[in-house]
Amino acid sequence: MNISKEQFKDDYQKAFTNMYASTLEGGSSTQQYTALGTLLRSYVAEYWRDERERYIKEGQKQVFYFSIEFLPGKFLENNANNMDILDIVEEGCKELGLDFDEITAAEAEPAIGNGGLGRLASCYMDAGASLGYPLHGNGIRYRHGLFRQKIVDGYQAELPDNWLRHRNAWEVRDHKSSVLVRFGGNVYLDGFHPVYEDTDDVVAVAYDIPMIGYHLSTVNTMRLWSAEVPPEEEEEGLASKEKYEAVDEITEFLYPDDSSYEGKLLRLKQEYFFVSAGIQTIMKSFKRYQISPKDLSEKIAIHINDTHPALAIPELMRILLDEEKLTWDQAWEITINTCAYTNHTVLREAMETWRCDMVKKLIPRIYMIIEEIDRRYVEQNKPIYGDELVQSTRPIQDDYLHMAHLAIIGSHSVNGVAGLHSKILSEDVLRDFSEMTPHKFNNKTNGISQRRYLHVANPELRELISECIGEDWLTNPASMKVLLAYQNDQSVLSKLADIKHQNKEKLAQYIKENNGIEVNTDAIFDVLIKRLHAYKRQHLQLLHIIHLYFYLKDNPQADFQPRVFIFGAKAAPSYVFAKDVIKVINEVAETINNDPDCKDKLQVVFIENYGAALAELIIPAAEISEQISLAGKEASGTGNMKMMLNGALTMGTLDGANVEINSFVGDENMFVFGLRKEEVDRYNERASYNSKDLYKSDAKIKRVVDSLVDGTFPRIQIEGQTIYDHLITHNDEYYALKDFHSFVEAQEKAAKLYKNKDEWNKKSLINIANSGPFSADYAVQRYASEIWIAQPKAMRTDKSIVTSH
Ligand code: CR6
Repeated sequence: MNISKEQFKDDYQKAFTNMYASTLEGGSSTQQYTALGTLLRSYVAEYWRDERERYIKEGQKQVFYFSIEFLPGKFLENNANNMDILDIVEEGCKELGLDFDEITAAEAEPAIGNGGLGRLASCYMDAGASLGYPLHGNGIRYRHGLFRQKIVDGYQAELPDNWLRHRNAWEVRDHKSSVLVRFGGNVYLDGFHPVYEDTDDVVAVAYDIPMIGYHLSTVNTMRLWSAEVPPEEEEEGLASKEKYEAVDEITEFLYPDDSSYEGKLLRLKQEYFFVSAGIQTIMKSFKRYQISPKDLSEKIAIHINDTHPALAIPELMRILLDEEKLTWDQAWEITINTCAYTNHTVLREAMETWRCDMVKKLIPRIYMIIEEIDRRYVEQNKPIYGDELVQSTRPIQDDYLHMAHLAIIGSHSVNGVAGLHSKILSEDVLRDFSEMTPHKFNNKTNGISQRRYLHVANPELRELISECIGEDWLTNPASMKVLLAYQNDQSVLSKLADIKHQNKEKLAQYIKENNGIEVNTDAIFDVLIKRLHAYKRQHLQLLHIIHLYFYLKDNPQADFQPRVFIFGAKAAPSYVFAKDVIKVINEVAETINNDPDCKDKLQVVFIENYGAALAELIIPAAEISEQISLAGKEASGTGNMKMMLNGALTMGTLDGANVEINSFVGDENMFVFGLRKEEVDRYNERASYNSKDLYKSDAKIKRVVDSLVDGTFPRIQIEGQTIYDHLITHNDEYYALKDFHSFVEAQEKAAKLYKNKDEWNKKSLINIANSGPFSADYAVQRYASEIWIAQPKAMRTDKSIVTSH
């Protein structure tokens, strides 16, 4: 958008005074941020409104992305960048005597997601808007996001995340779009007409956040729902205190679980709540198209992001049957053609199931519909596929509702999130389904926002790339490949190294302020940031660090490549193993960081409260990107793509999207180690892996593992034992010991390579140059053209918008 710096400064001062009746300079940074965010939102407000109207007027197909989590990261800088006014805002603030960094730091991060799944949804929101697709989010406005992690005596403590304390500058409360969601009560059919008795009603109130596309291509909406007591009940004094509490609870907390499922009634309530609100609203707005509901799937696509929103299927059926009065067959065909489902995990414990009696009690009409879906599914498919296949795939089994089954049966498309993952789904985890309906199965490898993770998070690198290859890559990431022409250009490589060094310095400063540790910025920055989970194997890195510690203790004079190990990870509060790993990492760090033999050679840092905002500081400073899950377990990973984009070399197993990274950069530009998926399968099938035997017969492994329980590291009696038991007593479920030597060797190779700076920088550049295909823009294009069958709008050529300012 076009706006002069002077105009901006003037607007900002006025906006501040309007809001706080005081002067900008005297405000707190939180106030300065809130006024600035509100001002930028006001700049796009008319355009946002016009785009919403235009979609309807032009009858453009809309895509609704249903996700129980989003992880948008901070909005301010990214939005200013997408509006092409980041420079103006930064300089304007400076001229007004304000500290822009402090202002951006004051923005509360909306941590309304757990990890990769939510962050992916937000990358897709950004890409959709940037490409001009009508792609909108539908989710929950949790008043408390994922807990804030505090490390106390090495342990993780969880504190509430009150991100809305100072209000959210980007959201608009749209109470006129409120809808009623019905829970409980009795429902019976009067002919074909359902009669509801004694239901417990909740109002879903919409809070809309603009999703601002790059160069303002379009502005879409992320709609988050908040639960409130119906105003009528309130006005007539019918709502009890318990009712208020029960309603409040629905959108109070995000479930702090990653990849595992917690069977709580409240969670089921959350799922139906945001799904019902979303579907009802879509159907209402669809009426404005004034076409027959039979054409719904030509105008609307509903994406079910993991199984949590799978109730969208029976909810859509409910409206088509009960309100639109269609026949079952008509409604079912429309539903299938409208809905598509993405699976994000192969972990069995993360496959969502619900006890049928619970579903029946909470949402009786929906349960009736699910029973009918199940009944017809069996009736129609048994003669074709036989009893066995039908029994194993039906949605209701042994009094449990299988959400993935419902999602697959009610969708026209089922996709995994990386090549290997999609293969595992169709050949193993969901094989029966893919045998029956192979046409539904496809792969959509995840993608990331290059705008957020490079343009904004690493502006110096953005400049360098543009200096070399021009600016086309900013909107056409595949052309980053042109950068390969510079792989032997010493001046470019040394600039690349300087930028990395500056980013390491920035991170080092943060570590100094927050951890009180001065890290050696000439050392390799080795980064492992992701949720803490046994399958992701943070404990394997821990074993590696202990191994290096022993090496240094045995050989204090050795020529040792210095390294700083950086961890960032939250553990689900009830996940004992994960929490114990955090404690042990912190205690091992304490010993190593205070040992003079390790000084400036080996350092271990656990960064507290890792999340979307810290990622943007850590990723540009990473040199080794640790992606060390057991092959076959990580569906995709996206941190791997973000670090590669910033020039880190991947240390990885052939798992998830590492396989694709490997196919782009080749073995020589990353460090591949560990068992292949087929090898893991073979060990599992034959039950032929025995970690205790390995431990007993391998002195190196034994020494490292014993150190968890023999007092080498103080204060880990219980936690060290947990990891020891996992590895030895419980047979090392994720093959950490089996992969140990291969991992250590790959790490040695990395250390050796790092000594040759030119070679390292060249490989770093090759990684950057090959990261274009992982842009979320391409991922969204693939979803749009192959699943949603949605078109982007024709792009405007003038990049300006008219505002009233
Ligand atoms: N935990 C996968 O485990 C994937 C993301 C996004 C995950 C991860 O490999 O990159 O989804 N799965 O597709 C779930 O959340 C269920 C994740 O973030």
